[in-house]
Amino acid sequence: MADTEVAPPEVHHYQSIEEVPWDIQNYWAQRHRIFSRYDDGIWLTDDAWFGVTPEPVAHKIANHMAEATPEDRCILVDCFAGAGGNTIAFAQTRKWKRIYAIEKNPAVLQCAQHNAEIYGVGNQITWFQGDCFDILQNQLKDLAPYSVIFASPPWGGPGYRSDHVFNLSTMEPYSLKRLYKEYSMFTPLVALFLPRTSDARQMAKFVPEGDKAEVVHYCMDGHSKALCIYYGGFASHN
Ligand code: MGP
Repeated sequence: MADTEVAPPEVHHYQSIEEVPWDIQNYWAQRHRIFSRYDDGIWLTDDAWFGVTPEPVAHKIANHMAEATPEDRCILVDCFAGAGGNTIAFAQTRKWKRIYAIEKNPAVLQCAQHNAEIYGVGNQITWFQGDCFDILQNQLKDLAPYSVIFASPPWGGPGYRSDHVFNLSTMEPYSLKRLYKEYSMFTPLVALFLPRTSDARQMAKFVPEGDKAEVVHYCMDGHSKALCIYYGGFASHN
């Protein structure tokens, strides 16, 4: 299990603040809210800290995905697994027949796999290293009729915080248009985790005429951490 594995050089389990680079000390201070089992040996790369979804938020999203997905959809594809925060929460709901988790960066993928073992949910997840658009097209296509997509893409770094309204057209490296276009060719049920200040008009552009999409803000400490937009046939919150 976990403790016999060898971590790649860019992967760390920081145990004291002296070891932690200054720009992630703020995240490290919140490590137990990010991963409640951090002390069991959670792995992260330094870059993965910026994008990891705190566990309470990951649980809220996972519970909603489990409740709001139509009965005939039993596969969840997590397109940007990162260090595994969302993937683990999805698996913990036990709702999905299979979870397919994709991550481009091999070291970050190793973190996700390792972290899923710590939470005892690794057996529910099939991992892919590579580009999510390519993997959806070429390896998961047959599963499309049974699938929903969750994607927590890169937002172009923590600089998103300085924007009053976050421009989803210039989001790097993938714009909302690119994400939505690629994903909606695979399944209409697409949940996207985006900055709290995301431009509502840009999100609305992809909602079919007369239809609706639910936008949910996920809050901690009295403010929104981020939002999730649920496109397609997800049921609304009660
Ligand atoms: P943050 O604003 O960098 O953290 O990210 P902080 O300092 O907790 O902000 P505060 O103002 O709430 O104190 C807030 C949350 O957004 C993080 O916990 C992540 O879940 C998420 N997040 C941040 N970034 C930069 C990304 C990103 O690039 N991609 C994704 N998918 N999520 C991100």
